[in-house]
Amino acid sequence: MGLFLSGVVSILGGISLGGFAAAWTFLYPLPAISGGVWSPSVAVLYLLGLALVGVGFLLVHLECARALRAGWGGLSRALAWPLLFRGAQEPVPPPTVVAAAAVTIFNTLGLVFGAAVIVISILEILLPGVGLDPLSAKNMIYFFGHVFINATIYMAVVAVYEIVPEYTGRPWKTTRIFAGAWSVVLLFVMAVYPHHLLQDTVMPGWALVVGQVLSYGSAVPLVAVTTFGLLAYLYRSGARLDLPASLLVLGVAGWTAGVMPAWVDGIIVVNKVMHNTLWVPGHFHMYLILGQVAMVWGTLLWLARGSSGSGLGRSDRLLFGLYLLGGAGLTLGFLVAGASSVPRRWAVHDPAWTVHDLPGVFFALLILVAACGFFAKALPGLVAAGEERRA
Ligand SMILES: [Cu+2]
Repeated sequence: MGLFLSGVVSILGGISLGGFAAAWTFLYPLPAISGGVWSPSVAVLYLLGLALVGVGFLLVHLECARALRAGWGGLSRALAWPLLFRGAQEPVPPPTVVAAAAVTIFNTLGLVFGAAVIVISILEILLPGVGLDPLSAKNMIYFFGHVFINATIYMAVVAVYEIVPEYTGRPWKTTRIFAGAWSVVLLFVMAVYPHHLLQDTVMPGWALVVGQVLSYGSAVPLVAVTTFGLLAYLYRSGARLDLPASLLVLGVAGWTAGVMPAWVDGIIVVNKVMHNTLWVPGHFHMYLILGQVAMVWGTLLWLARGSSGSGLGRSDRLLFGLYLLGGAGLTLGFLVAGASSVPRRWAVHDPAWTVHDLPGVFFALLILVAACGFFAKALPGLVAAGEERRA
């Protein structure tokens, strides 16, 4: 936690006080050669912050790996491989263990590549001439970034596996298909990252083809298993969904929907036209606001709620509706703008583009209002839980 927080402070300081503007992609050699916009020491501060956050997460994953080994006798057993390959395992690990094992492995690798490229970038600033092949650097950065953002959503899904059974009364089971889907994800999530580099004509053609083809195979099994699993568990279960459970269900729906525009953009011929438009922010905002962040809100509200089984009250319906309307409006607005060729990553917009921007601002405000409402609902429960712990 200390490493993470000090890293965040460095990153925020580098951006808001130092004016660092090379974005999360910190593409080599941009941090070192800013054209006078920010000083080299600010670039070091930002990169150091990233490294601290990365080391903090690495420790979390190493601790997770230790616990999985201690509890399940090894990572392959935690991945339910005896069940997957031989049809037998006693006891079968719960879905959370399978997911945690997969994420632990691939995100540890992602973090190691990220840490390596960050350290070399810092060295390049301090000792110019260290020399780093820019294409290798870009590959390492996108491997790290792609793997990390996938890890955040794959760990958020754990909340659905753990909390939804409380409402349906049906425990979420690790089946052979479930274990298989997670093992496919474990391999494919790492192999598909070149889909971020489809516009780099200097990349070897085979790597880009792998990026395109495996992108179809990467998310499909997991999304299918989780979405169909959720529908099957909910069907005729008599579950009375309250606000936390509704947000978790929305999270799976938004994740599934948000993956669709990414598949479209993962096709090389489409990517050439669409990748530098607002289509891409449309994809990842949908996947995050209506997917991962909805699951995080659901988990927070579930932790903070008093008695269970209260159903959806009037204010719950209102807040949920605002969040859904705001999220859908904002992200569909991005997609429409992208489909109309409005470019992304521009600080200033041409007057013709603001047609799409204005409704986007309105929908973003709805999300903010709903988020304040969620927080206000969660606060009393969190305070009470804190007092209980102290007593
Ligand atoms: Cu990706």
